[in-house]
Amino acid sequence: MFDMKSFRLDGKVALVTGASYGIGFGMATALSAAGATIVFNDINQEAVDKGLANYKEAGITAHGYVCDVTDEDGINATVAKIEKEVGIIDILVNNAGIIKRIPMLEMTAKDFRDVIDIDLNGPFIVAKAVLPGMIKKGHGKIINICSMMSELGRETVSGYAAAKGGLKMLTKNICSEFGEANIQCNGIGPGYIATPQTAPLREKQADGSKHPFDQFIIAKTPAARWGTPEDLQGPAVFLASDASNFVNGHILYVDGGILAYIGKQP
Ligand code: NAP
Ligand code: GCO
Repeated sequence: MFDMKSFRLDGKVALVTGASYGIGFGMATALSAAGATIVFNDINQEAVDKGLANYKEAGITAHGYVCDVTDEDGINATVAKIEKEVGIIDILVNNAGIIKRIPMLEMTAKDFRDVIDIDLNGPFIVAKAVLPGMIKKGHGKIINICSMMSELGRETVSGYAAAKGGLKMLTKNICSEFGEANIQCNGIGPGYIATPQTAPLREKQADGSKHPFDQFIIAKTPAARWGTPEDLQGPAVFLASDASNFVNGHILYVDGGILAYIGKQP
C-alpha cells in the first residue's frame, strides 16, 4: 500500500548551497514544508543575513553559514560545523552557481575557469564533504542543479555549458560510486526560470517591448512562459524523499517542455 509519508522529510537535515534567494531559496522552502531542517550558505555574511531574513519572513528558522563552494578547506570546516551544530546532512542540493555570458573569442581563460570552478568544482567539493556522513548514516540524497545547457549549447555561454554538461556526468558518477551505500544522486535541469540570474534576458526594451531573448524563450517553450522557482519545488521534494529511492543518476528536466519542442513557427 503506497504511503504518502514517503514524500516527507521529517527529521532530515538539508543543505542547499547558494540559497539566500532564487531557485535555491524556492527549493529550500519546499524541503522545509516537507519537514526538513534547512541549512544554506552564501559567500558573505551580508548575503547570509539577507537569506536568514528571507527564511524568517517565510516562517522558516534556517541555519546560514558563510562559505564559498570553491573553498575546499572552508567547505570541509563548515560541514563539520553543521554536523556539530545542526546534524549530519541527509540531503545536499548543489545549487550555487554563476553564469558569464561572453562570446568565446572574447572570454578569457580566467572567466572560463571561474565558471567551471563554481558550477562544477564547487558541487564536487561539497558532495565530497557530505558523503562520509551519508555513508555513516546509511542513506543520502544529492541533487545537482544542472541546466538546459547540460544538453544544449548556445552563443556566449561556453563556460557555463561546459560546467553544466560536466555536472550531469558528475551526477552519474556519484550515482555509480555510491549507489551501494544507499545514496541517490540525481540532477534537476531547470528550463528558463525568472530569477536574478536571468533578469538581463528579460529586461524590457526602451520601447516597452519584450527583450528579444524573452520572446525567443516563450516561442521555444510549449508552456509559453518562463518558469518560476516554485515550479522546481515538487521535483526537489520528490528527489530529496524516500519516494525516489530507486531513482539514481537521473537528470529531471523541469523546463516546460523546451527539450521536447522544435519551437513555435515565427
Ligand atoms: P542566482 O539568482 O544568481 O543565485 C545564485 C546563488 O548562488 C546566489 O545566492 C549566489 O550568492 C550563490 N553563489 C554564487 N557563487 C557562489 C559561491 N562561490 N559559493 C556560494 N554561493 C554562491 O541563480 P539562480 O537563477 O537562482 O540559479 C541557481 C542555480 O540554478 C544555479 O546553479 C544556476 O546555474 C541554475 N539554473 C538556473 C536557471 C535559471 O534560468 N535561472 C536555469 C537552470 C539552472 P551571491 O548572491 O552572494 O552571489
Ligand atoms: C542563458 C540562461 C540559461 C539559464 C539556464 C537554462 O544565458 O542561456 O542563463 O543558461 O540560466 O541554465 O537552463
